[in-house]
Amino acid sequence: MKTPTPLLSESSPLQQSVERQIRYCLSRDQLDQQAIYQSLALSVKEQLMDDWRSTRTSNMSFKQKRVAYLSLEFLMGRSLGNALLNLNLDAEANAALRPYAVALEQVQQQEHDAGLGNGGLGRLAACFLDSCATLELPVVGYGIRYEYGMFSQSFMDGYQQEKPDNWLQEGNPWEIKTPHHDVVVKFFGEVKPFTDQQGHCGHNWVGTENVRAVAYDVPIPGYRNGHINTLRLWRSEATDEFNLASFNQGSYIDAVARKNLAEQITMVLYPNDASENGKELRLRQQYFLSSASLQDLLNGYLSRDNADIRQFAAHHSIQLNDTHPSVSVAELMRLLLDEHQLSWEQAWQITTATLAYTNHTLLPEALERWPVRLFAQMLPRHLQIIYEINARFLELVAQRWPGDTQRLARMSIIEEGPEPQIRMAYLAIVGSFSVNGVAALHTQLLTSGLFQDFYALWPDKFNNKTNGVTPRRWLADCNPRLAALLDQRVGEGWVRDLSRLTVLNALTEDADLISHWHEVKQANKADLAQLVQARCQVTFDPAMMFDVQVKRIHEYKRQLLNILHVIHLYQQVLQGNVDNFTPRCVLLGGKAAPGYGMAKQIIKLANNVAYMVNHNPAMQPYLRMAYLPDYNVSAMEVICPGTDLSEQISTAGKEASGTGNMKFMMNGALTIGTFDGANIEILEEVGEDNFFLFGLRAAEIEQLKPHYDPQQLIRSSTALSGVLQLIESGHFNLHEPGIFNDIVAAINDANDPWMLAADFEAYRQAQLRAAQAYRDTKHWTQMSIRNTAASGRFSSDATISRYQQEIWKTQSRHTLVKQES
Ligand code: 26Q
Repeated sequence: MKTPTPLLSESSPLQQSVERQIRYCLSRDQLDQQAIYQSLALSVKEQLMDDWRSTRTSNMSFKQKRVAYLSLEFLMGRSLGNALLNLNLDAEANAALRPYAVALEQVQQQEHDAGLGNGGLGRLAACFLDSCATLELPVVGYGIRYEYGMFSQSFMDGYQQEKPDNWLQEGNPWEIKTPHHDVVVKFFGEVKPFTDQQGHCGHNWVGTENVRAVAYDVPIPGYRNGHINTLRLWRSEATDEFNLASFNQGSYIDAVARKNLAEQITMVLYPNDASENGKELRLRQQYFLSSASLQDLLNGYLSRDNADIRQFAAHHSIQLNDTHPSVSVAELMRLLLDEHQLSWEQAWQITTATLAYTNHTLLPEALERWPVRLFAQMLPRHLQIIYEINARFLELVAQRWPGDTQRLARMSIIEEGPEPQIRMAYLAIVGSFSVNGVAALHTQLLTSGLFQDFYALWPDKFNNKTNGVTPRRWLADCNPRLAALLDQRVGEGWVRDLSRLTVLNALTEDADLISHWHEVKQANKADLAQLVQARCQVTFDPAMMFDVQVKRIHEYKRQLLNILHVIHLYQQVLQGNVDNFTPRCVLLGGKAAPGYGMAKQIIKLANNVAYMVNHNPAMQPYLRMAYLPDYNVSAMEVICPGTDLSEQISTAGKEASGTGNMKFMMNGALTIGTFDGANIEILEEVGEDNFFLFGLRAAEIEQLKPHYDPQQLIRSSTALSGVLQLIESGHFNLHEPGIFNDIVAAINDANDPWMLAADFEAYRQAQLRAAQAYRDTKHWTQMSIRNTAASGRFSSDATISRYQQEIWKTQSRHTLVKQES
C-alpha cells in the first residue's frame, strides 16, 4: 500500500506545520492528545489548500458540466486517516508525531466521528464524494452543518439511551467558514401578484422571515491525484436586518429570541431512518438546504464571464439524494421565474433538464408527504408553483390516457383527502430527467410497483445505479493488513481499480496466500475482540466464528431472526447437543430511532439474551454474544475486517440495496443472506458456492401474504417453537415480566409484514451450512478470498462512473484535456 517515501533528511512541511500549530496556534501549556490531533489535522488541511484552490479554479475554467449532490445527510466519520491515505502523508505524519511520543493511531482516535447521517443513505453520500474526487469529477456536495449529529447510544438495564452528539465541541479543524458565499433563505410571508409596465405578470413573495445560510466548506481529497472537491455545509443564522428591525422596535430580548429560532433550523439531525412525517422543523431544514444550495449554484454560474441563465442546464446536473431535498423542484422554478424573470416554459425546461432523483426505499411508510396546509403557511409561493406543475402534468396524463380519471387521482402530486398532502416522490419524478433505484431488484420493484404509472409514461427516465462503497476507506484504510497482502499479490493499482482483485481467483490454491490470508483475518479478529472487550466487557475468542449484524435496527432488517437463532443455539448447548457445534461469537450493533418502540424492544431482547449467554459457563466454549453500543462509521472500520460471517437477512423486497453487505464482502467475510437488494448482485458475482443464500424471494413473499400462517409454521418447527417457548417462559426477563410479549405476538401475527416465521427454518439450515463450512479452515479461507476477489463491482468508483456517463454526462478534467488537444 505504502509507496516508499524518501527518507526525511530535514523536517517535512507537515512536520514544520505541526510544530508551528502547536507553538503559535494552540493556547495550551499541557499538550494532550486532543491538542496534538487538532494540530495535525490543521496541518494536513494546510497541505491540501493549494490543490484545493487549483481544483476550484480548474473546475471554473474548464467547460465541463458541474454536478451538485444535494443530501440532508453526509455520514463522513473521521477524516484524518482518510486524508493521510489519499494525500499519501502517512510517513510524514508519523515523523511529525515522533517528538511528542504518541502513536498516530492514538491521535486518530481523538477525532470525533462526523455523524451527520442516519445510516446507508448518508454514508453512501460520503462514499460518493470520495469517488467523485478520485475520478476528478467537478462535483460539490451540499448538506447541512448540524450542530448535533446522530445521537450517541448507550444502554441502561439493556434499554437504549440517547445522548446528544456535541461533535463540534472541540472545534472542527476540517471546515472553513466562507462567509462570502452567504445567501438569504426566506420563509412564511405572502404572495402578491403584480403586473409591470410592460404588462408582464409576476409574483412578489413579501413579508417573509429571513434566515442567513452560512457556508462551511470541507475539503474532499481524491486518492493521490491533487484533486480536492468541496463539501459545502450550511448553517442557519439570524440575518442582520432582522436583528436590526427587532432592535429598533426596542425589543432586544425579542431579537435574541428570534435569533434562536433561526439557529434552530440546523441544530439537530433527525434520527429517523424512515420518515417521521409532518414535522415542521424538518421541512424547514429541507427547504433551507435546497434554497441555499440552488442560490449558490446560480450565483456561482452567473459570476462567470458570459454566463447565460438560459444555458444553466447545459452546465449543471443536480442529484437529489432521496426526496429529502425534493422541494428543490419548486425552488429552482421560483428562482428562475421570480428572481431571473424567465418564462414558465423556459424555467421548466431548465429545471427538468437539471434535476435527477435517487430513490432509496420501497417501504410505503417512508415515502414523504407534506400537508398542503404546512406549505401554504411556510412556502406559499412554492405551493402555487406545485399546483401549476401538477395542473400541467395532469393535462399530459389526460392526453395520454383520455378519460382515465382513476389514473389522474393516482398520479396526482396532490393527494386529496381530509388533509391534502403533497407527494414528494411524485414531485421529484415529474421535475427530474432521471429517476434511479439503488440495486437491480429495487429498481425493478419501483418500475413495476410504486412508480409503475410513471414508468408507463416515461420509461426512459428510469434507470438503475447499484450502490457501491469506497475501497479507500473500506479496504485500504480500515484493513492495512489485507491491503499490504493485496499490494503484494495484486499490485497497488487495486486501490483505484478494484476490478483488479479478480486476479486473486487464480491464486485460490496458493498455499502461501491462503495461510497469509488466514493470518490477516485472525489478527483483524483479535482487534475486533479487543473492541468488544473494551466496549461490552465480553470476551470474544478469535478461534471462534465471528458472526456479525450491524445496521440500523428495523423490523424489516430482521435482527429478531438473528436473535431467535442465537436462542436456538443456546438451547442446543443447554440440551447438550454440541456434536459438530461450531463455536461462535455473535455481534450485534445499531441504533433504533428514538420513537420506534418495537426496535427498542428488540435491542432490549438482544441485551438480555446476551446476558444469559455470557453468564452461563456452559456456553463459554460454544457461544458468546455482544451488543456493541453506539455503532458508527469508526466502529465499522474495526468490525468489517474482523468478520467471518456477514448477516444480510432482510425480508426479500424490503432492503433497497444495503451497503454494509459490500464492505463485509470486500474484507473477505462470507454472507448469509436473503435474495434482496444488492445481495442478489453479490451472489451473482461470487456464486452460490461462496454465499449462504436462504429464504423466500420477493415475489414469493407477496404470494404467501394472504395465506401466511405463522402459528402453523411455528408448530412444525421444533427449533422455533422451542425458542418461542423459552422466551414466553420468562427465561430472559425473570424480573421484568411481560416485556417481550409484543415481540412474541408480532411473530405469531398472520399480518406480520416481515414474515419471520416463514424464513426461520431456511435460516437455521443456512446457518448450519455456514457452521459446517467454517470448520474447514482452508476451504473457508478460499471462499473468503473469492469474496474479496469478486468485490470490484461494488466499488463506488464503478457506481459513480455510471452516474457520470449515464446521468450527469459530465467528463473528468483529463478526458476533456485529451479531447481538446
Ligand atoms: C425522513 C423524514 C423525516 C425524518 C427522516 C427521514 C429519513 C431519513 C433518512 C428517511 C430515510 C432515511 C434514510 C434512508 C436510508 O438510509 N435508506 C438506505 O439507503 C441505502 C443507500 O441507498 C440503501 O443501501 C439501504 O437499503 C436503504 O435502506
